[in-house]
Amino acid sequence: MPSNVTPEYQAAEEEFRQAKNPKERLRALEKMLTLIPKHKGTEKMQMQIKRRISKVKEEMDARSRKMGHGPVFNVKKEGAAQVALVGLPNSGKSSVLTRLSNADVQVGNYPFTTTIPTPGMLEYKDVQIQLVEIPALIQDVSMGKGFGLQILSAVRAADVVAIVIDLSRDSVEQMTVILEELEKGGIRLNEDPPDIEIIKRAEGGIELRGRQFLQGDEQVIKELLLREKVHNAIVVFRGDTTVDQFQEALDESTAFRPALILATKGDLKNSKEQFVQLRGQYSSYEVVPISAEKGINLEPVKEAIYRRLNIIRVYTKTPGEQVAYPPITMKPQSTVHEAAGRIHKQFQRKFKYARIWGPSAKYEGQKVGSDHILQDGDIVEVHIR
Ligand SMILES: Nc1nc2c(ncn2[C@@H]2O[C@H](COP(=O)(O)OP(=O)(O)OP(=O)(O)O)[C@@H](O)[C@H]2O)c(=O)[nH]1
Ligand SMILES: [Mg+2]
Repeated sequence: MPSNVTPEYQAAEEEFRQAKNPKERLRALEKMLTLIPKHKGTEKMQMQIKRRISKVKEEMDARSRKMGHGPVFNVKKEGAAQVALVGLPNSGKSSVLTRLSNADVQVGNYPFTTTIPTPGMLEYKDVQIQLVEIPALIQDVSMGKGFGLQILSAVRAADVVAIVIDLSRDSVEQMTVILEELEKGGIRLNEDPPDIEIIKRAEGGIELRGRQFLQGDEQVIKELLLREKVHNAIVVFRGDTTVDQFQEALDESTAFRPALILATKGDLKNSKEQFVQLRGQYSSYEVVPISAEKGINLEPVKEAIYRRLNIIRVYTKTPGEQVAYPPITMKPQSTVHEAAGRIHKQFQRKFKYARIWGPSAKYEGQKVGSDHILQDGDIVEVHIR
């Protein structure tokens, strides 16, 4: 590592390793952060320490919440999925939230109107989707500026990220700040996690497999593993991997989230140009135009959010009864077996057969086994022994 850390830092790191509870871990991490030399070469490490600090704090928060006290910053999940609305100050997040959901929130023509994560429910195609406006992101939130760490933790908690871009301002500039801060905060959008497996073992040292996929120095990989106290492990690379990506995979706090862009204020001057530019520059994102103020294009926005959730709806019914509402939501390619488990734990064990109506059925009421693959809109009736 290029860091040239001091003995004092190493001592703090040792203290962290020996820490027995979150409180001790937090103290050691804070010491590490103070003692780490502040230069370009240690930026990654600094960020990692900060992330760990926020993780420990979250842990402590969760504990104190369980015990019934302490403030709550993250929003409790409700519905089938949580979608974070993320954007710069004044970009129009609250207006979008108000248009799309049942939330009634304050809209202001000044920055930082919204100061805590604010939820609203959107019902679309029988699915309850929880939208959460995240307080505005600004440059350096990843360094803990403002409520930076809490803000990033609220983004991380969501299943999908909807970036709200103000088309009346420079859209690429907004995207640059947002993506940079999220990335530094350990949140990657529209990216697959690196295909690496780290199998820890009791002895035998470090062994690398699929070495040809590693773009970088084997020795650095070993040092990174030692830093995490991994002395014995098989590391399997299955696809091209850089050292940076490896470090990310090792640091389990990296979150990979699907995302889309809601390009708002489409009613204002120059919005068309900004929209075209956004679409050109960020081709891996679906960019959906909207005017929250004028209520234009709301349905396509809902549809785009729904699609990005990548779920299927499966309606369930008990023999002889009406179809139950709402449907359960599942990953695509889920089976009848999984659906049965969602209806009732024991239904998997007691499963006899199921009847299916809808897109995956050859004919209405088709009798199928538990390995039958479901499709969006199916109705399932499980018969048990
Ligand atoms: N013309 C136009 N103005 C909009 C639109 N959406 C929001 N605005 C205006 O933009 C300003 C900010 O809107 P908010 O929805 O409060 O923005 P925000 O992103 O929630 O702001 P913070 O919570 O402070 O970060 C307000 O003056 C809104 O009236 C839109 O679609 N068109
Ligand atoms: Mg707001």
